[in-house]
Amino acid sequence: MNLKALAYELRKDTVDLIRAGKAGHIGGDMSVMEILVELYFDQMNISPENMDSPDRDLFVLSKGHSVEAYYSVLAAKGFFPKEQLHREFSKFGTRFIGHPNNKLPGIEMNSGSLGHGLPVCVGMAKAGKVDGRTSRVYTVMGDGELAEGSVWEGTMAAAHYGLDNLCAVVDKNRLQISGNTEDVMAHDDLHERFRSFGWNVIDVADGNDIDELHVAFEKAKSVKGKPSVLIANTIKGKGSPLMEDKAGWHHKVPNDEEYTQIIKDFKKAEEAVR
Ligand SMILES: Cc1ncc(C[n+]2csc(CCOP(=O)(O)OP(=O)(O)O)c2C)c(N)n1
Ligand SMILES: [Mg+2]
Repeated sequence: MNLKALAYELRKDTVDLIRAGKAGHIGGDMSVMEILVELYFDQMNISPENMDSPDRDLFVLSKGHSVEAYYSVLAAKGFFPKEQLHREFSKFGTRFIGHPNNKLPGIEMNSGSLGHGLPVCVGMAKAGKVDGRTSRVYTVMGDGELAEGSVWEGTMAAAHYGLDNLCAVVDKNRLQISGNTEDVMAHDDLHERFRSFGWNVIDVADGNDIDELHVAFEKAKSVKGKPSVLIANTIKGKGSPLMEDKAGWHHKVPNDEEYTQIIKDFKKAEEAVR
């Protein structure tokens, strides 16, 4: 399967979903897409067939507002029908609400209140160790999310327990809700910060490149005795220059004209990776 092309197909599905539901955190959906595709279609041992197995890999989308990308990936993986998703998303009384909830198949944890994914994953990874399992635990956080203090409590605990079955990813798109992440809450050197907490740090120069992500996740698996974090340099709004790198596209529903342009841009980008 061509995962690079799949990422663009799912970008289109995500934009269609946002238009159907008339709501969506479109910028972060676009930046995280390759990370989710590489995890669900290459790295993780998780599918509708084994989703109740205690040996499955576990995933938490800590930056839960990117739920539209997450739903699109889960639908493509067969956890629920795409038609139902598009019919019900963001409609009153359905389970397809605007942040992940664990009443839906394939979703392990409710998220959306930033800063909670990693601490819960520490518990999941520790439980896996206690039970002697070989499965792994993954979480994706936003760079703005790293301002939450609970992230650093989790980071500290993961190193303390030597959780090498845990891999975190930072979707470092350099923007958060209200502007540049560095302006809102400066990070100093993120690599150095995670390293000082006892983590193995892997830089992903282009976090929207499936090949680079593949190499990084494989590296993380081979490191023993400590947790790993991928610092993935991504582009918010990736796929269409109309949205790329623009804080105003954090949460937005494209109008007809914008939609036409975005789909054209996706097609071009997809052709380049076919
Ligand atoms: C605890 C908490 N505070 C505030 C918010 C509101 N909020 C939603 S998205 C967001 C910005 C997150 O930025 P980042 O983590 O960089 O995500 P991305 O750029 O990937 O969208 C904020 C502050 C929230 N969801 N949870
Ligand atoms: Mg961000």
